[in-house]
Amino acid sequence: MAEYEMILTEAQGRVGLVRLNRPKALNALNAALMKELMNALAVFDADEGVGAMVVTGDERAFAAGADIKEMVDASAVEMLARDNISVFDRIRTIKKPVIAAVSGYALGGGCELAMSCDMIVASESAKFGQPEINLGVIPGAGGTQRLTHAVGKAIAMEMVLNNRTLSAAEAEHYGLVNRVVPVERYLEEALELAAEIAARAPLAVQIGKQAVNQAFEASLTEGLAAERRMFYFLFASQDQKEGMQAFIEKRPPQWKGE
Ligand code: DAK
Repeated sequence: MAEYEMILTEAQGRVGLVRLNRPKALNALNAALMKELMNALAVFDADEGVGAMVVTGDERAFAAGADIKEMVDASAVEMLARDNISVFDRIRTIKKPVIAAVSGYALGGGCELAMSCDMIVASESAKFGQPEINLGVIPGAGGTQRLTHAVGKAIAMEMVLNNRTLSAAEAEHYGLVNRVVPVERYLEEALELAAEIAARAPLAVQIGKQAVNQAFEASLTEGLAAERRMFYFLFASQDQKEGMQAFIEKRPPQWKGE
């Protein structure tokens, strides 16, 4: 496995785990960390032995945002040239499901990173917020868009304009996270969820992820048409034949990802 300085990676069965590892800076996302994170996700994505991924921080912080010290003196042109947004955006190109296991602070870019993942498992101590307004800026990596889709306009406005922070329970109530569990269990819960998904028909999982993501990008008519094309496409796979045959024969299916 590649050598990293800002993250730790390991494979647990068919699940690839990435831990952000800058605890003294509350896992603030600097350029080097983001580069390593994206590299690790791309490596797991290309690995046939991996079916799903989990991204986590530590108990105190998932990530307290982009590294303020790295950008305090940057000009607009430098920010553009650094192009950190494309790093965030590339998470969308990962084909396999990515689950964020969030405990403690998920602020600014940290909240945006969690929202870029496909699902969020939160610990009871998780706190979600977009405090950029306190720094004289606004979210720049999806925090006005994905957040609004997830929690609705009213709550998103409070979070973006007035630094409202959501507790884990509120985040679950507003649909930002999939589930909330005690702090001792959040990572295990995310790993178990990832392992369950990783054991399912690989092609259908990847295409299902694509199809759900279409709902955020296309009109209903376009989204439904894309969903139907993807549905028909899966009838070209052996996994579809196997899945339906196994049902009829009352036995568990053997997925091949073909
Ligand atoms: N950046 C750098 N260092 C950070 C940090 C951050 N975001 N958050 C915390 N740290 C560091 C602190 O400076 C401190 O370091 P030392 O002073 O010990 O060297 C250490 O982590 C521990 O933090 P505190 O001492 O502050 O810990 P507390 O428990 O007292 O407070 C806190 C925890 C999370 C409430 C506080 O640290 C805090 O308010 N942190 C900042 C939260 C924040 O404002 N986050 C938003 C950052 S702006 C982009 C797209 C998106 C973005 C950027 C670019 N592109 C399109 C290019 C995203 C922007 C953001 O996320």
